[in-house]
Amino acid sequence: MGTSTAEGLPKTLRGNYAAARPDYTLPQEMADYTEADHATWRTLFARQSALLPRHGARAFRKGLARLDCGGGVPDFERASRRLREATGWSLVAVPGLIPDGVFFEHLAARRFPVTNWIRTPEELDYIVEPDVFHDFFGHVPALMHPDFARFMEAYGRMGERALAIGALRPLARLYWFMVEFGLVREGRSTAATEIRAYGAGIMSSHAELLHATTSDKPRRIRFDLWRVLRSEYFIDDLQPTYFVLDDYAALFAAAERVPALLDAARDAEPILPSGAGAGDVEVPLHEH
Ligand code: HBI
Ligand code: FE
Repeated sequence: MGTSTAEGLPKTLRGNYAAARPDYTLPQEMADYTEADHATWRTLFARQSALLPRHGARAFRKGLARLDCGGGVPDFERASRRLREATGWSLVAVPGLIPDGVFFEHLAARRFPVTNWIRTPEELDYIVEPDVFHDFFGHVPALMHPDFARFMEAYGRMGERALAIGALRPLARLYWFMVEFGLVREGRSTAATEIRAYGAGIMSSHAELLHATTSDKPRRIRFDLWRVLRSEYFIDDLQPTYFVLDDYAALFAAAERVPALLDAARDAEPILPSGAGAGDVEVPLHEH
């Protein structure tokens, strides 16, 4: 989840931060998960997987298949072996949200922090803090795609610089819209394209996946870096605006342009979540 923690961590966090090392990592004790935890994972996995053939991006579906993680809360070490083969990334277990600076350091070193606890059965439909289902099911499949993985590493490197100049907000927006709530246009044939989802906040939420890919309420705007860096967002509601990539390489190309735009984006007038930006290009759900 990309809720900005620029002002430090939220007060009431669920994870066991006392057990974490200075870099906020801790051992993932597989023996600590109960049968109920594994059942919760399987329930969430089955519910989201049912929507993937129709609404999931190809890169996400291929990455998820290679992770082979439907049987229960996945073992991060086992998943890291497959991830390393695919893109050189690995997973580290953390108690939950970690400070921005530490988060960026892990990403710059191609380590993705994954929360080690899972939600209770009562929280199947909504959870405030990211749990292992959001972090692993939502984020890790796309990290198996080389272009997206390269973007995430570049994002980590930019984070350290953004913190230094007080420009975390624009960078958090980029993460929010393109890592948590990103959509991508995929060709069904040369003539027809359709919109599919890959963003972790979408992929790990049943309601958001349907909203993002089938509802005619939200606006779907063609990805534009300068627009995203100035766009505000709601952290606790279905998104009114999504941005659509033509491909993941466009995201990596955009990352290279971010440093030059950070100061201006930090000082620019933000665009409200339901607002319109000059030059917005709407992307229809189905293009023939
Ligand atoms: N910590 N574990 C964890 N996972 C995140 O996604 C995360 C974080 N800390 C900060 C953060 N995300 C956002 O503020 C990023 O935009 C930096
Ligand atoms: Fe997330």
